[in-house]
Amino acid sequence: MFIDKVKIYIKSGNGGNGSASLHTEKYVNNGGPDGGDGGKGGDVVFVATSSENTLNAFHYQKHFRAGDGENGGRQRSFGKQGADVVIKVPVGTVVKNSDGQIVCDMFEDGQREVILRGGKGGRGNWHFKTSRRQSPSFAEHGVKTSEYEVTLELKTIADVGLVGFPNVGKSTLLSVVSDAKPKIANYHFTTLSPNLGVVSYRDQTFVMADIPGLIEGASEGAGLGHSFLRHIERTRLLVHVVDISGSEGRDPLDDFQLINNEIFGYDAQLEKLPMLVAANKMDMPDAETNLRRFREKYGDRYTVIPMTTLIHEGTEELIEAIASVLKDLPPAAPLSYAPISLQRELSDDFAVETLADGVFEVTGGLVEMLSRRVNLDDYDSFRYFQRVLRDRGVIAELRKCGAADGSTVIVGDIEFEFVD
Ligand SMILES: Nc1nc2c(ncn2[C@@H]2O[C@H](COP(=O)(O)OP(=O)(O)OP(=O)(O)O)[C@@H](O)[C@H]2O)c(=O)[nH]1
Ligand SMILES: [Mg+2]
Repeated sequence: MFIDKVKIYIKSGNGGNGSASLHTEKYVNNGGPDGGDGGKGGDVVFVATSSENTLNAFHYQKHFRAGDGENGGRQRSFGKQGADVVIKVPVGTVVKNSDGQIVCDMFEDGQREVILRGGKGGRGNWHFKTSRRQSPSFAEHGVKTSEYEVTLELKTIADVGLVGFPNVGKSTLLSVVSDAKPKIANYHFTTLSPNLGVVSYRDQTFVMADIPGLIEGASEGAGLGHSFLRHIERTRLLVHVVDISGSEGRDPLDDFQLINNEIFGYDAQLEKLPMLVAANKMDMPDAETNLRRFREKYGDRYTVIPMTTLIHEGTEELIEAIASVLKDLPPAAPLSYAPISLQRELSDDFAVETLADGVFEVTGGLVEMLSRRVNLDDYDSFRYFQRVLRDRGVIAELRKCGAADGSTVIVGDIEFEFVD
């Protein structure tokens, strides 16, 4: 099993409710409001790790929920914050929303992104005490959060991608030049998922990925198909391994053309990547003749390095060539995208809640939007605020819920008297 694309469901924690407690003490009649604030809900956090190469873990767990904030208590005691949920993903994981837009690219080991913020805790009733209202018997509700669906897509990040027909010796090469220990065997599709290895050469180190499963029609989904082509996108250089001896009865020149067609057919941009050719299995009959033919046809465009990977012949030369090309290439960069925030998607909705008789609270994305824009000390700003409430139907909804002249309306940090 190799999973490199998966849908999961995430939810940050709800904010805890504020408390509407009134202080009581023996012999004290009315000690005033002392309800504490609710705790903030936990965040949903993604962390990139290089110790994972697949998204397989998400086959078993698809739902992730951060903890809810606790409600506020008496004596102004704050509710506890909800626990964050931390989701570890392999380096190179791209997080997308349900419309396929990129939320973030988990590009670097240790990178940490808060994808969903926990709901704000509600304020306790002592915040609402005024000279005219000594004992507010209401408190704010915590912000309720919703669940979001996101797609995780692994686009392996490697400096070098090894491509080529099955059974040509890609994994053998990776095992010889890097620290990786891939499975090697004399049949097609031995390797079923991209393997990564770290190669050191003098003062340089680079990551090499063995991209398996490419055959004719791969760009249309044949064989292991499309899914592996995705992992080539982020490499800086390709090494095309061919069985130059044609030991399986195919012509290595055809092999080369065919695999190139699949790669460039998948994404024409990949044609711009530098490509070196590893002409492998030089120990086998016909290899010399084929190498000559290959060089005649492709020698002008490609550096062709003859090798017998099995006995480590030619591998030094290849690594040297790779290192010298990489040195002049710009470093790998994350995808360029305008990050979108999941939580902003529903920024227009609102809800009216009745906190107590004659006290109403408006919640939802609209409120968040307004509270960032409205400055209450400014007359024009307040007019704007009222107009938005009317235009969006908030006033009508308040009326429907029973608001009348003199009712108290709370919108985020703003509190005002309802005038019908
Ligand atoms: N004669 C010869 N055989 C080799 C050479 N390099 C690799 N092989 C053999 O070729 C076979 C395939 O090698 P792998 O490294 O598994 O090939 P692969 O390209 O990773 O194959 P898949 O994972 O199936 O795509 C194995 O039996 C290797 O021992 C070589 O230089 N000469
Ligand atoms: Mg292999």
